[in-house]
Amino acid sequence: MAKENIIHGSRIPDYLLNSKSNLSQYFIRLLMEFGNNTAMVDAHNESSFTFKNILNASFNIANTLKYEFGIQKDDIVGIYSENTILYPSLVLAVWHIGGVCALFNPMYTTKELTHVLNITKPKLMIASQMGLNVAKDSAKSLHFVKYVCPIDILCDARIIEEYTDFVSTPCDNNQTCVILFSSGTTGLPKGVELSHKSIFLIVSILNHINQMVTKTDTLMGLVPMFHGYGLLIICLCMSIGSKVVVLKYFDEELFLKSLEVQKVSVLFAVPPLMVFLAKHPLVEKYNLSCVKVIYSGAAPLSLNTENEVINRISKGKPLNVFQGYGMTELSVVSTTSGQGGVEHTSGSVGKLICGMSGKVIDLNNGKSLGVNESGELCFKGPMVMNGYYKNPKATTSIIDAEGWLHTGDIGYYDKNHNFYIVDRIKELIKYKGYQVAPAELESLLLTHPKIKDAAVIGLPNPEAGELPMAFVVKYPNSTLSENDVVQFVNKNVSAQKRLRGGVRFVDSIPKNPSGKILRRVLKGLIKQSKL
Ligand code: 4UW
Repeated sequence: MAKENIIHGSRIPDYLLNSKSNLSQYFIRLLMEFGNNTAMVDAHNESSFTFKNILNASFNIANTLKYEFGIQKDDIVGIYSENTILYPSLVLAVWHIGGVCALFNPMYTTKELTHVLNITKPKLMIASQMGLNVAKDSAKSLHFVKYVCPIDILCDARIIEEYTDFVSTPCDNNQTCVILFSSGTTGLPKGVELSHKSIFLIVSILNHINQMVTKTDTLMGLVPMFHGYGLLIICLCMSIGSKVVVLKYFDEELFLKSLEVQKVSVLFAVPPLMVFLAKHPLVEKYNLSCVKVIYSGAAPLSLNTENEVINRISKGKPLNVFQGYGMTELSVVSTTSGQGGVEHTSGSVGKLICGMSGKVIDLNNGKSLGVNESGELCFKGPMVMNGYYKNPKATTSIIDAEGWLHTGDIGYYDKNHNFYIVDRIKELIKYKGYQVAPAELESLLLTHPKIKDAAVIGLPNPEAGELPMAFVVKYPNSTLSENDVVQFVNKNVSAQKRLRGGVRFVDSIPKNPSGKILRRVLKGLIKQSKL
């Protein structure tokens, strides 16, 4: 039998692979070590937390969760909040108890939040002031949510100064520590279970291979913390001992001013932010030459944009742009460029990280392909999720019997084993790096009394990556305008899912014999109409 074309990242160092520590034990040790150094700065009011403050707050919150709300080992706690310097303490508090955090997008509407609450059934939901009404509204009809607790009640100013003793609950590091949401390759958002071990390994490996980021660096954490990418940034900061500047939401002036004033040296970005840095006139007003490394991930980054950003902001100083590629289901990162220093191939998403294996398979027969041959990317290794929470059917549809996770992305690797992403075959739409699941918008559209059938695709867009766009079949003789459809959707979904790509009325939705929407045909229609 012919040998399969499988490539492997470097071996994970034994001391990491054999570690039995869970995330509570791991971070307690590090936060004590980094002590009084600044860990987090709030860009809005410049208030800050030291590593010790984070640890004190996490112990105090853990005590409250355990003794006032009765949270125990394995219980799920929902967190529904925008970025805040308290986020790491909230997550750590749950981990100290041996619990599981379910991280919810703070932009979720009541309907969307209800969906993820029904999947995870948390006893307690911690909500920011901004999200409190939606949180209470969603919890009202769900008997299993016993408490909705505002963050401000859990975290007043005193909790960061001193802590009452807290003994962290022993828990096995293969246990799930966080549930994130992703629609994967098809269907509605599902709960992605990641273990203590996967997060521990990914954070330690990134720390180990990223010699570009050190304790003296200041990181910018604009990426949302409910997403795996944002969660990794805060875990990375706590593992390296570097400072991170936190923004609650994207404000152009505040973002640029914070980069300059806080002397941010490492920026974690998504491609739309790179387009902003490359093109927006405001950028000229600021001296951003403090930025020495930019990591971009979550969507394709064009070579042009990468070069424009370097030319515009580096002011002759060294500035490296590196790309990472991954998926929530793979503990976010599978490949990254810039490993071990500045080695970088423009346009590539880099090499496999330690411990992961990768292959590219032929779309028609599943055979693994060789150098420079495009097909579906598949990955295997300790960073693969534990599974979709309480959804074995969805889990086996993405992870095969041999443990390979099929990404739904098309790509290839070159002779040096640098990976390149060329297309996406899965349903997923990425608007500014945020996931938008077409199935979710389609099922919403079908609840409209005047809509007979519908399909949603991503319309390519230079600034946002893709814009959700709907194809709609009306019932005969019904009057329905594009604006009616857009308003109907916008009213029911969070901001990133709005139909910014518009609506096109059609006579029928193209489907295969088993009823699957032929999205390629719809995308082809858009291309044709542009010619
Ligand atoms: N190029 C093209 C890319 C890329 C990409 C992801 O929401 P999720 O599940 O996960 C993410 C992960 C973001 C991320 C990964 C690695 C990394 O180093 C980093 O920081 C620098 C961030 O967004 O969406 C997963 C899907 O997003 C697309 C791809 O379709 C993937 O399946 N994607 N990264 N560099 N496309």
